[in-house]
Amino acid sequence: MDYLDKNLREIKEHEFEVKLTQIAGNFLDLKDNLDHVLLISHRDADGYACSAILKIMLEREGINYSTRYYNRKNTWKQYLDSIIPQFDYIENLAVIFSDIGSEINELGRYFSTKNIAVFILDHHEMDIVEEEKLPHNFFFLNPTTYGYDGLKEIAGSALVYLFAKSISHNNIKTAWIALIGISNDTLMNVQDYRSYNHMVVEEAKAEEQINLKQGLMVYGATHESVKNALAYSLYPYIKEVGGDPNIAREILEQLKIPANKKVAELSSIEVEFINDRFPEKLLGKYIQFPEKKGILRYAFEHGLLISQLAFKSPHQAERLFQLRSTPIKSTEIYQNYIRNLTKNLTSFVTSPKEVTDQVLFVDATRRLSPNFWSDVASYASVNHLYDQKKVLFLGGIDGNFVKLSIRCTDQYPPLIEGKGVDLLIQKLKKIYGGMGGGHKLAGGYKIAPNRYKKLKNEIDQYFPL
Ligand SMILES: [Mn+2]
Repeated sequence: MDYLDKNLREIKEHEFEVKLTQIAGNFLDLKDNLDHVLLISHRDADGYACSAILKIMLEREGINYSTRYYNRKNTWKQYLDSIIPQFDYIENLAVIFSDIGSEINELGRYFSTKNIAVFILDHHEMDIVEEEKLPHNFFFLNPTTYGYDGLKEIAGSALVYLFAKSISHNNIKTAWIALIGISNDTLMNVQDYRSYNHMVVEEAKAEEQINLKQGLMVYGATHESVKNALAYSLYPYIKEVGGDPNIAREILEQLKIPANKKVAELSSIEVEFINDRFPEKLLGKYIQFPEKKGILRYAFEHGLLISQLAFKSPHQAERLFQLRSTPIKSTEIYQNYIRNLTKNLTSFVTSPKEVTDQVLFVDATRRLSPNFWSDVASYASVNHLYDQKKVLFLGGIDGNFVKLSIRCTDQYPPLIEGKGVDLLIQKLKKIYGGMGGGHKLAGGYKIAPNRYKKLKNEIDQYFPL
């Protein structure tokens, strides 16, 4: 809650807790009459963690459920029309949206003609809600409206974990699952977690669900040999190594550190030598699940694997929460991903950039693989690979549209006033149309190519935000 002064912060924190208790109460009032709960969650690691927590909560309550994952490609009406009729035979149905659904007014309109209880637990930035137009049986909770930073302080799965724990304290057992979502949404050193995200780490530790390890911070590649880890680490991305394990091996040889040693087995002196060798900060904490092996042993990597499987095999992605070791096929998909992503990040560093006073445009068409645009933008941002005083627009032609990933770093000056890329996207949509939205630090925007040309020429006039 960087954006609020101390007094206001305390009042708002209290209001949030009251609303949390209230919405959990609303669910408790309804639950004995429920025949089925439809879980609709975001198709990323945080979203999967949310539904995994809710599934355990519902199982404990003896309530049946189904899960769906939304990818924001369709409008809500199109999407829900393809799903809700499948549940028409159920008399007492509730829908829980998690890590998604902050289009409150739109969803309110959709459900106003249906007699279905709706719960929305989301941490994405929200439009102003027309409360009086919402159907009764429509409940929502969004920490950003209480001044919380929806990434750094409370991820979707942290919010859902709070909700589940308010339903029954037994759900404290799901803290480790929330950490999979938190680590992937925040992309920050575990030791820097704040507020509720931090609280979840403390609870998981106290419940002995996790080990919090101090060591080499190479998120994305913590399960690897140190040689590979230095090449394929996504956070921090190590510029000098540039995704090449051979370069890493040579450097490790000079440092007299066995290149094939596993990251978790490095001594603290070896970790220090490596950290001193590079400008990137490589000392940090990471979360380990003591009962799991391979990629699944590490919270961040576990989540990253889920998000990789989410599109191709959603059920396999869901199953990972229950597995102890990583299936070989999944390991291959994962290795492929981090190799390609670090390669693409290396290309980003050398890509030509069109720079205005306020913005940096990177045309990714044919330069970066479209599957990686959004991830390259995000990792370029968290790794501070571009001028932090500017907003990054990365993207290119995708079908009939220009698809853009818009980012700013956590050091972007206007953030002090709570102004980030979500606000910029809102402004741009009003002028140029198109579709999009997001968080303060990250958003997506789709726009017609001719309008994008115009936007590029006029962009500086929309600043200061
Ligand atoms: Mn999320």
